[in-house]
Amino acid sequence: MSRTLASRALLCALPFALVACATPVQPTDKPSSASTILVPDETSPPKPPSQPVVSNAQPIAVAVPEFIRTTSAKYDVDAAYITSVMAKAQMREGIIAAMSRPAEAKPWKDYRPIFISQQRITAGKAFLAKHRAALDKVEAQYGVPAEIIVAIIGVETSYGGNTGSYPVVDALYTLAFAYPRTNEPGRIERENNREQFFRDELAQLFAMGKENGFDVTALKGSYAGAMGWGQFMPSSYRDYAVDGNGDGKVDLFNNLDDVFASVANYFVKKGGWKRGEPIVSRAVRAKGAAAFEPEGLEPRYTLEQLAARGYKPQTPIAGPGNATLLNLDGVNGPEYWLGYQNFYAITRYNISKHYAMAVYQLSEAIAGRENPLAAVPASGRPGA
Ligand SMILES: [Ca+2]
Repeated sequence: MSRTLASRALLCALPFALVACATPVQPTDKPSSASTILVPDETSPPKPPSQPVVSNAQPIAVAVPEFIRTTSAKYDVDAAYITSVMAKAQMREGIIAAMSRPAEAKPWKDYRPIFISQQRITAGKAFLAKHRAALDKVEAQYGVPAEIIVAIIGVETSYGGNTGSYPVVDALYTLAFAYPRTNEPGRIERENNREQFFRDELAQLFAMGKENGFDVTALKGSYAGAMGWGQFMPSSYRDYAVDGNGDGKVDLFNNLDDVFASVANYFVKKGGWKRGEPIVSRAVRAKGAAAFEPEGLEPRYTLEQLAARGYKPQTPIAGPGNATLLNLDGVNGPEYWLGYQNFYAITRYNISKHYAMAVYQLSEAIAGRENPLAAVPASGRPGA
């Protein structure tokens, strides 16, 4: 018996308990990002040994009919239509393989070059120049800088160059009913929650199709079901996507006015973006200051509290509000940054300090304010 099966047998000693194991313990513990993480995320649990994929604990012959019933009732979508779509949906090995790859805790110095490259900066500047008028209009309305919107689209899809080629129905169907499981005791809860998350997203895909007049079987996206230029999951599409060009449709696949407005609206509504306020600033650590790694990414400390711990802005900053301390493993050693409310807003798009820092630094380069490919000063060293 493999270790995985042994763990499972221990926790699910009775056959009927196998179903109970698929029940989420904390249904609220689910990703709330617009897109689903496409790259290794430093907030993921430590990397386990690679495990064989174990099929879903709840038999699919039970789970799918129940899904069809509840989705039809909840979103008033014809059950026969859902049944016909589900009958043609494909479980795809490539999706399971992509999701099963252990999330690596890549340090910042290795994560950063994935997104901060001359090619992505140059393409971002060209994209910004080409769509300047539309982006300025969105910036004026929502208060989210044009370069931040461009950086998000650059990181998510290389400016629309890679919006995903998986049928969204297949991606969500696979992850909703065959989410890869290690069934290790420390991971079962997360795996249950992730499977439930994708089941909810598949249900919301049917609702989104109905609300927007989309044939859901024709939609393409990432292996995790994120769609369009900004990689919105179905729930984010329903909650935050808006009609930017006023044609009565919300089209994040083809209409850039809709894409720009939707990304900005997500930042304001979901992330609490504050117009004109700072995102991050470089900090210095006083000689002898104790290490400080706050839990979570919320800005819950005053600058005075952080200064008392030995961390101050490198250059004085006026009235930025509360901050959190960010520790990054830079190419020249530890870096310390203060992350404000608008940094937190970026992490609502994808819950990762590395993701948010990459978006920020790419946006600065696109705006021409700094060249992040120049040598990085090691200013965060103790006493520096
Ligand atoms: Ca529109």
